[in-house]
Amino acid sequence: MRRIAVTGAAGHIAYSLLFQIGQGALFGDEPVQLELLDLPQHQKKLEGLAMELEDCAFGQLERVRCWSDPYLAFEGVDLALLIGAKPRGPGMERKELLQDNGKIFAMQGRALNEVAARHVQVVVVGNPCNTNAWIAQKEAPSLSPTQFYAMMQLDQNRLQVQLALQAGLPYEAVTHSLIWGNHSSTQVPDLYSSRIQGRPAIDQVAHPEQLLAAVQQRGAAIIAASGHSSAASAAHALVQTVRNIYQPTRAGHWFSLGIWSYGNPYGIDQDLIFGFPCRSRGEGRVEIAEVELHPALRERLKATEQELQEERQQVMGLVGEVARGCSL
Ligand code: NAX
Repeated sequence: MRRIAVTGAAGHIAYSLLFQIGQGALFGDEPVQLELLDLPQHQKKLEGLAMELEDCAFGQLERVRCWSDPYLAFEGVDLALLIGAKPRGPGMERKELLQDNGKIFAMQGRALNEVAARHVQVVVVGNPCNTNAWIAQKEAPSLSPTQFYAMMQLDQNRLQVQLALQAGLPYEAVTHSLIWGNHSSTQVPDLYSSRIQGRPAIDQVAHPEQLLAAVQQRGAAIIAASGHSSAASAAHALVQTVRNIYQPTRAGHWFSLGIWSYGNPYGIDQDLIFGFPCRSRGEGRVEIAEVELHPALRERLKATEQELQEERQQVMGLVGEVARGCSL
């Protein structure tokens, strides 16, 4: 039985995600138990949600529990999906968002450190997800830093779709799509590694700059059109992320994931949660994959690395002495 914690469980992404988990989207026929965490003022909403989940009578869903305390919600969990975060309000600076959300992830990191199963895998979705994952990781010194990830899959899917649209081909014609760096506007979609019908995408797109802008601004375009941020597509990307982490990756393939940069072969700062091409040997044994990095991407990679370094600097005060004294 897999015990799965989902934070921000009363929010939009979770509403789409939880019913997929109930249907076995993450672990197939294996039974799961859901630990739903949200703020105290949303407990009634969580109770209603738990009742809806129960009423589906999903064969694999053994139990649903609702919590407002991360130390209770994370007890013994095998997988933690950290979706809950404060949204960026009108006029709010990114720096303020980093501080406010940083406090949430520092606390959740400490809770995971104390009570989660020692093999827990932690996927952060709540923004700014790379730096939030870094904070949680730093507050969990008894877990391995490699157990913390940030979701980049939605960006990867968006790149795949835009490439297919420009080429006028089905989505499956695009493979190996890849996003480097931060889940932000500095992210680096890689048109050299991405392939359309097996050949490099860069040789087949007429307007690469336009395409990159479409990928980077897709989230904003969805908000402008629908009035709310992507939820169902984010939930779908999270399902794919978890499967990518737990299932062995097919030979010759990779997936985009924010992962601890230590030991990376690309010359990126050694202590960031950075989007890399990754491969899994199954059950959370994820490694950074080696792909040929085109020199034309170097400058963009530097810019996204620098943004993550600045974010790290801004939240340094939120993490404990261990991280501050770290010489990496
Ligand atoms: P919602 O505002 O619908 O839900 C967020 C939920 O988190 C709320 O129920 C809120 O009460 C809860 N919450 C806030 N603080 C909490 C805490 N300390 N503990 C537990 N729960 C807490 O947002 P939703 O649309 O679900 O998006 C959630 C997060 O995902 C946002 O930060 C959003 O920016 C981020 N996204 C990240 C993506 C990615 O690719 N990494 C894509 C989608 C999305 O934009």
